[in-house]
Amino acid sequence: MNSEISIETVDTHTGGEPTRIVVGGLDESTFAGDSVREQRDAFAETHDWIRRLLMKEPRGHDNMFGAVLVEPRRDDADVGVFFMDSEGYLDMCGHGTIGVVSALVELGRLPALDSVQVETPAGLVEAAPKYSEGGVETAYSEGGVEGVTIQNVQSFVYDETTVSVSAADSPIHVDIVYSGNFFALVDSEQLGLPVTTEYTSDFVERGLEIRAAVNDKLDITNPLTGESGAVSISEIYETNPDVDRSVVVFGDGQVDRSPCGTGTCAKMTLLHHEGLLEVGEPYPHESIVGTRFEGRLVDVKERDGVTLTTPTITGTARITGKHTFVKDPKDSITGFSV
Ligand code: PYC
Repeated sequence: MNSEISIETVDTHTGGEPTRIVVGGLDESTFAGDSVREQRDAFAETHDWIRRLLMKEPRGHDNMFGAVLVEPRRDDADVGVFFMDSEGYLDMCGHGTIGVVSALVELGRLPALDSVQVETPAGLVEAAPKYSEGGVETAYSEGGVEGVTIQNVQSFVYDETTVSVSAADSPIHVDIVYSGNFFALVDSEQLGLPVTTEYTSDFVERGLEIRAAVNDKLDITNPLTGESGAVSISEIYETNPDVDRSVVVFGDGQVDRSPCGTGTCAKMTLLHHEGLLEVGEPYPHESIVGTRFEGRLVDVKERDGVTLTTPTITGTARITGKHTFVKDPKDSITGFSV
Protein backbone atom coordinates (compact mmCIF):
# COMPACT_ATOMS: atom_id res chain seq x y z
CA MET A 1 0.00 0.00 0.00
CA ASN A 2 1.12 3.53 -0.79
CA SER A 3 1.21 5.85 2.26
CA GLU A 4 2.25 9.46 2.77
CA ILE A 5 3.20 8.68 6.36
CA SER A 6 3.99 5.82 8.68
CA ILE A 7 3.60 7.04 12.24
CA GLU A 8 4.25 4.71 15.18
CA THR A 9 2.30 5.28 18.37
CA VAL A 10 2.00 3.57 21.73
CA ASP A 11 -1.39 4.22 23.27
CA THR A 12 -2.00 4.31 27.02
CA HIS A 13 -4.74 5.30 29.41
CA THR A 14 -4.17 7.00 32.75
CA GLY A 15 -7.19 6.64 35.01
CA GLY A 16 -9.30 6.12 31.86
CA GLU A 17 -7.92 9.11 29.92
CA PRO A 18 -6.13 8.19 26.67
CA THR A 19 -2.69 9.33 25.55
CA ARG A 20 -1.68 8.43 22.01
CA ILE A 21 2.12 8.74 22.17
CA VAL A 22 3.98 9.34 18.90
CA VAL A 23 7.19 7.32 19.26
CA GLY A 24 8.36 7.12 15.63
CA GLY A 25 7.82 8.12 12.03
CA LEU A 26 8.26 11.89 12.34
CA ASP A 27 11.37 13.65 11.08
CA GLU A 28 12.23 16.01 13.94
CA SER A 29 14.45 18.14 11.71
CA THR A 30 11.25 19.34 10.01
CA PHE A 31 10.02 20.95 13.24
CA ALA A 32 13.23 22.15 14.82
CA GLY A 33 13.72 24.45 17.80
CA ASP A 34 16.02 25.21 20.74
CA SER A 35 13.51 23.97 23.31
CA VAL A 36 10.63 21.51 23.37
CA ARG A 37 8.35 24.54 23.47
CA GLU A 38 9.88 25.84 20.22
CA GLN A 39 9.69 22.36 18.65
CA ARG A 40 6.00 22.20 19.60
CA ASP A 41 5.37 25.65 18.08
CA ALA A 42 7.16 24.63 14.86
CA PHE A 43 5.14 21.38 14.71
CA ALA A 44 1.91 23.35 15.21
CA GLU A 45 2.89 25.62 12.34
CA THR A 46 3.81 22.97 9.77
CA HIS A 47 2.48 19.59 11.00
CA ASP A 48 -0.90 20.42 12.51
CA TRP A 49 -2.54 18.09 9.96
CA ILE A 50 -0.75 15.21 11.76
CA ARG A 51 -2.37 16.26 15.05
CA ARG A 52 -5.80 16.31 13.37
CA LEU A 53 -5.09 12.97 11.69
CA LEU A 54 -4.18 11.23 14.96
CA MET A 55 -6.64 13.01 17.31
CA LYS A 56 -9.82 13.20 15.25
CA GLU A 57 -12.11 10.76 13.47
CA PRO A 58 -11.75 8.30 11.81
CA ARG A 59 -8.36 7.45 13.44
CA GLY A 60 -9.13 9.19 16.76
CA HIS A 61 -12.23 10.61 18.41
CA ASP A 62 -13.37 13.84 20.08
CA ASN A 63 -11.91 12.82 23.43
CA MET A 64 -8.51 11.65 22.13
CA PHE A 65 -5.36 13.10 23.66
CA GLY A 66 -1.81 12.89 22.32
CA ALA A 67 1.84 13.34 23.13
CA VAL A 68 4.81 13.66 20.77
CA LEU A 69 8.14 12.33 21.97
CA VAL A 70 11.15 14.45 20.91
CA GLU A 71 14.84 14.74 21.74
CA PRO A 72 15.04 17.05 24.76
CA ARG A 73 16.95 20.28 24.27
CA ARG A 74 17.93 20.80 27.92
CA ASP A 75 21.09 19.01 29.08
CA ASP A 76 19.39 18.02 32.35
CA ALA A 77 16.42 16.31 30.64
CA ASP A 78 16.11 12.58 29.77
CA VAL A 79 13.02 12.90 27.57
CA GLY A 80 11.24 15.66 25.65
CA VAL A 81 7.49 15.62 25.11
CA PHE A 82 4.72 17.97 23.98
CA PHE A 83 0.98 17.48 24.19
CA MET A 84 -1.96 17.85 21.82
CA ASP A 85 -5.72 17.48 21.93
CA SER A 86 -8.79 17.81 19.70
CA GLU A 87 -8.31 21.56 19.38
CA GLY A 88 -4.60 22.28 19.63
CA TYR A 89 -1.77 22.03 22.14
CA LEU A 90 -1.36 22.25 25.93
CA ASP A 91 1.85 23.34 27.68
CA MET A 92 1.75 20.59 30.26
CA CYS A 93 -0.22 17.43 30.98
CA GLY A 94 -0.02 15.28 34.10
CA HIS A 95 -1.93 12.23 32.89
CA GLY A 96 0.04 12.35 29.62
CA THR A 97 3.40 12.52 31.40
CA ILE A 98 2.41 9.53 33.57
CA GLY A 99 1.42 7.69 30.36
CA VAL A 100 4.65 8.53 28.52
CA VAL A 101 7.00 7.55 31.37
CA SER A 102 5.07 4.34 32.15
CA ALA A 103 5.05 3.27 28.48
CA LEU A 104 8.74 4.04 27.88
CA VAL A 105 9.86 2.12 30.97
CA GLU A 106 7.47 -0.82 30.32
CA LEU A 107 8.71 -1.12 26.73
CA GLY A 108 12.38 -0.87 27.73
CA ARG A 109 12.81 2.37 25.75
CA LEU A 110 13.97 4.17 28.88
CA PRO A 111 16.26 2.71 31.55
CA ALA A 112 14.46 2.00 34.83
CA LEU A 113 15.63 5.19 36.50
CA ASP A 114 14.40 6.28 39.94
CA SER A 115 13.68 9.64 38.48
CA VAL A 116 13.15 10.75 34.87
CA GLN A 117 13.53 14.42 33.92
CA VAL A 118 10.96 15.38 31.31
CA GLU A 119 11.27 18.58 29.28
CA THR A 120 7.78 19.90 28.46
CA PRO A 121 6.70 23.22 26.90
CA ALA A 122 5.90 24.40 30.47
CA GLY A 123 9.36 23.50 31.82
CA LEU A 124 11.15 20.59 33.45
CA VAL A 125 8.98 18.02 35.24
CA GLU A 126 10.33 15.15 37.33
CA ALA A 127 8.69 11.72 37.02
CA ALA A 128 9.42 8.94 39.51
CA PRO A 129 8.19 5.47 38.46
CA LYS A 130 7.17 3.09 41.27
CA TYR A 131 7.54 -0.66 40.99
CA SER A 132 6.10 -3.42 43.14
CA GLU A 133 6.30 -7.22 43.51
CA GLY A 134 3.40 -8.98 45.20
CA GLY A 135 2.02 -5.66 46.42
CA VAL A 136 5.33 -4.63 48.06
CA GLU A 137 7.16 -1.60 46.69
CA THR A 138 10.52 -2.59 45.19
CA ALA A 139 13.37 -1.22 43.12
CA TYR A 140 12.96 -1.97 39.37
CA SER A 141 10.70 -4.95 38.81
CA GLU A 142 10.15 -7.12 35.72
CA GLY A 143 6.48 -6.86 36.64
CA GLY A 144 6.54 -3.30 35.37
CA VAL A 145 5.47 0.11 36.53
CA GLU A 146 2.85 0.30 39.27
CA GLY A 147 2.51 4.08 39.27
CA VAL A 148 4.35 7.30 38.52
CA THR A 149 4.74 10.37 40.72
CA ILE A 150 5.10 13.63 38.82
CA GLN A 151 6.60 16.73 40.38
CA ASN A 152 4.98 19.46 38.32
CA VAL A 153 6.24 22.96 37.51
CA GLN A 154 5.74 25.61 40.20
CA SER A 155 2.13 26.71 40.41
CA PHE A 156 0.30 29.79 41.70
CA VAL A 157 -3.08 31.44 42.13
CA TYR A 158 -3.22 34.14 39.45
CA ASP A 159 -6.50 35.99 39.97
CA GLU A 160 -10.19 35.69 40.68
CA THR A 161 -13.12 37.10 38.76
CA THR A 162 -16.83 36.70 38.11
CA VAL A 163 -18.46 35.73 34.82
CA SER A 164 -22.02 35.20 33.66
CA VAL A 165 -23.00 31.79 32.31
CA SER A 166 -26.35 30.86 30.79
CA ALA A 167 -27.49 28.34 33.42
CA ALA A 168 -26.80 30.49 36.53
CA ASP A 169 -29.09 33.38 37.60
CA SER A 170 -26.23 35.54 38.85
CA PRO A 171 -22.53 35.86 37.91
CA ILE A 172 -20.38 33.00 39.20
CA HIS A 173 -17.04 33.22 41.01
CA VAL A 174 -14.00 31.85 39.14
CA ASP A 175 -10.45 31.35 40.45
CA ILE A 176 -7.66 31.45 37.89
CA VAL A 177 -4.73 29.18 38.77
CA TYR A 178 -1.56 28.32 36.84
CA SER A 179 -0.14 24.79 37.14
CA GLY A 180 1.57 24.33 33.78
CA ASN A 181 -1.67 25.50 32.10
CA PHE A 182 -4.01 28.30 33.16
CA PHE A 183 -7.19 26.91 34.76
CA ALA A 184 -10.59 28.46 35.50
CA LEU A 185 -11.79 26.77 38.71
CA VAL A 186 -15.47 26.88 39.64
CA ASP A 187 -17.36 25.33 42.56
CA SER A 188 -20.07 23.05 41.06
CA GLU A 189 -22.56 24.31 43.70
CA GLN A 190 -22.71 27.58 41.77
CA LEU A 191 -24.03 25.64 38.77
CA GLY A 192 -26.36 23.50 40.90
CA LEU A 193 -24.96 20.28 39.39
CA PRO A 194 -23.35 17.26 41.09
CA VAL A 195 -20.16 16.03 39.39
CA THR A 196 -21.59 12.86 37.84
CA THR A 197 -21.61 11.55 34.26
CA GLU A 198 -25.38 12.18 34.05
CA TYR A 199 -24.50 15.86 33.58
CA THR A 200 -21.43 15.51 31.32
CA SER A 201 -22.94 17.43 28.41
CA ASP A 202 -24.04 20.28 30.76
CA PHE A 203 -20.48 20.47 32.11
CA VAL A 204 -19.03 20.59 28.60
CA GLU A 205 -21.31 23.53 27.72
CA ARG A 206 -20.63 25.36 30.98
CA GLY A 207 -16.89 24.61 30.90
CA LEU A 208 -16.49 26.06 27.38
CA GLU A 209 -18.64 29.05 28.30
CA ILE A 210 -16.60 29.77 31.43
CA ARG A 211 -13.29 29.49 29.55
CA ALA A 212 -14.47 31.85 26.79
CA ALA A 213 -15.94 34.36 29.27
CA VAL A 214 -12.73 34.49 31.37
CA ASN A 215 -10.53 34.87 28.27
CA ASP A 216 -12.80 37.68 26.99
CA LYS A 217 -12.59 39.46 30.32
CA LEU A 218 -8.96 39.05 31.40
CA ASP A 219 -5.64 39.71 29.69
CA ILE A 220 -3.47 37.07 31.30
CA THR A 221 0.30 37.49 31.64
CA ASN A 222 2.37 34.81 33.36
CA PRO A 223 4.25 36.73 36.09
CA LEU A 224 7.11 34.19 36.03
CA THR A 225 7.84 34.43 32.29
CA GLY A 226 6.20 37.70 31.27
CA GLU A 227 4.48 35.81 28.42
CA SER A 228 0.84 36.43 27.65
CA GLY A 229 -1.41 33.44 28.22
CA ALA A 230 -5.02 32.31 28.28
CA VAL A 231 -7.15 29.89 30.25
CA SER A 232 -7.05 26.57 28.39
CA ILE A 233 -8.97 24.38 30.85
CA SER A 234 -12.10 24.72 33.00
CA GLU A 235 -12.28 22.67 36.19
CA ILE A 236 -15.62 22.40 37.96
CA TYR A 237 -15.14 20.89 41.39
CA GLU A 238 -17.23 19.33 44.11
CA THR A 239 -16.07 19.34 47.74
CA ASN A 240 -16.89 16.16 49.63
CA PRO A 241 -16.14 14.86 53.15
CA ASP A 242 -14.32 11.75 51.81
CA VAL A 243 -12.85 12.68 48.42
CA ASP A 244 -13.17 15.81 46.24
CA ARG A 245 -14.26 15.26 42.62
CA SER A 246 -13.80 17.42 39.54
CA VAL A 247 -14.85 17.50 35.94
CA VAL A 248 -12.24 18.99 33.63
CA VAL A 249 -13.22 20.43 30.22
CA PHE A 250 -10.66 21.42 27.57
CA GLY A 251 -9.89 21.29 23.82
CA ASP A 252 -12.96 21.36 21.60
CA GLY A 253 -15.15 20.29 24.53
CA GLN A 254 -13.41 17.13 25.66
CA VAL A 255 -13.77 15.80 29.20
CA ASP A 256 -10.83 14.35 31.09
CA ARG A 257 -11.61 10.80 32.24
CA SER A 258 -8.74 11.07 34.74
CA PRO A 259 -8.78 13.57 37.64
CA CYS A 260 -6.42 15.70 35.45
CA GLY A 261 -2.83 15.93 36.65
CA THR A 262 -2.38 19.67 36.17
CA GLY A 263 -5.98 20.14 37.35
CA THR A 264 -5.22 18.32 40.61
CA CYS A 265 -2.15 20.59 41.02
CA ALA A 266 -4.31 23.69 40.36
CA LYS A 267 -6.91 22.56 42.90
CA MET A 268 -4.27 21.89 45.60
CA THR A 269 -2.71 25.30 44.94
CA LEU A 270 -6.10 26.97 45.39
CA LEU A 271 -6.83 24.99 48.57
CA HIS A 272 -3.45 26.02 50.02
CA HIS A 273 -4.21 29.66 49.15
CA GLU A 274 -7.52 29.32 51.03
CA GLY A 275 -5.74 27.81 54.06
CA LEU A 276 -7.37 24.41 53.47
CA LEU A 277 -4.35 22.27 52.50
CA GLU A 278 -0.97 22.04 54.24
CA VAL A 279 2.35 21.19 52.62
CA GLY A 280 2.80 17.39 52.88
CA GLU A 281 -0.90 16.65 53.39
CA PRO A 282 -2.20 13.90 51.05
CA TYR A 283 -4.90 15.06 48.65
CA PRO A 284 -6.82 12.24 46.95
CA HIS A 285 -8.74 13.58 43.97
CA GLU A 286 -11.41 11.81 41.91
CA SER A 287 -12.49 12.26 38.28
CA ILE A 288 -16.05 12.40 36.97
CA VAL A 289 -15.74 8.65 36.17
CA GLY A 290 -14.42 7.81 39.65
CA THR A 291 -10.71 7.24 38.92
CA ARG A 292 -8.19 8.76 41.34
CA PHE A 293 -4.86 10.55 41.64
CA GLU A 294 -3.09 11.10 44.93
CA GLY A 295 -1.78 14.66 45.18
CA ARG A 296 0.52 16.44 47.63
CA LEU A 297 2.20 19.83 47.82
CA VAL A 298 5.86 19.30 48.64
CA ASP A 299 6.98 22.93 48.95
CA VAL A 300 5.68 26.48 49.06
CA LYS A 301 7.81 29.59 48.66
CA GLU A 302 7.47 33.27 47.81
CA ARG A 303 9.16 34.75 44.77
CA ASP A 304 8.69 38.37 43.63
CA GLY A 305 5.45 38.59 45.60
CA VAL A 306 4.03 35.36 44.11
CA THR A 307 3.32 32.32 46.34
CA LEU A 308 4.64 29.33 44.40
CA THR A 309 3.61 25.79 45.26
CA THR A 310 5.45 22.65 44.13
CA PRO A 311 2.72 20.05 43.53
CA THR A 312 3.10 16.31 43.02
CA ILE A 313 0.56 13.79 41.75
CA THR A 314 0.68 10.00 41.61
CA GLY A 315 -1.31 7.93 39.14
CA THR A 316 -1.17 4.72 37.11
CA ALA A 317 -1.13 4.29 33.34
CA ARG A 318 -1.55 1.11 31.29
CA ILE A 319 -0.65 0.42 27.66
CA THR A 320 -3.74 -0.18 25.49
CA GLY A 321 -2.14 -0.76 22.09
CA LYS A 322 0.49 -0.01 19.49
CA HIS A 323 -0.31 1.41 16.07
CA THR A 324 1.22 2.22 12.72
CA PHE A 325 -0.88 5.02 11.25
CA VAL A 326 -0.85 5.47 7.50
CA LYS A 327 -2.51 7.85 5.07
CA ASP A 328 -3.36 6.57 1.64
CA PRO A 329 -2.78 9.47 -0.83
CA LYS A 330 -6.21 8.63 -2.29
CA ASP A 331 -7.81 9.26 1.13
CA SER A 332 -9.15 12.84 1.35
CA ILE A 333 -10.32 12.46 4.97
CA THR A 334 -7.65 13.59 7.41
CA GLY A 335 -9.66 14.17 10.57
CA PHE A 336 -13.07 15.57 11.47
CA SER A 337 -15.54 15.93 14.35
CA VAL A 338 -19.29 15.47 14.19
O1 PYC B 1 -3.66 15.48 33.19
O2 PYC B 1 -2.87 17.52 33.17
C1 PYC B 1 -3.62 16.65 32.74
C2 PYC B 1 -4.53 16.97 31.61
C3 PYC B 1 -4.67 18.15 30.96
C4 PYC B 1 -5.65 17.95 29.99
C5 PYC B 1 -6.06 16.66 30.07
N1 PYC B 1 -5.38 16.07 31.08
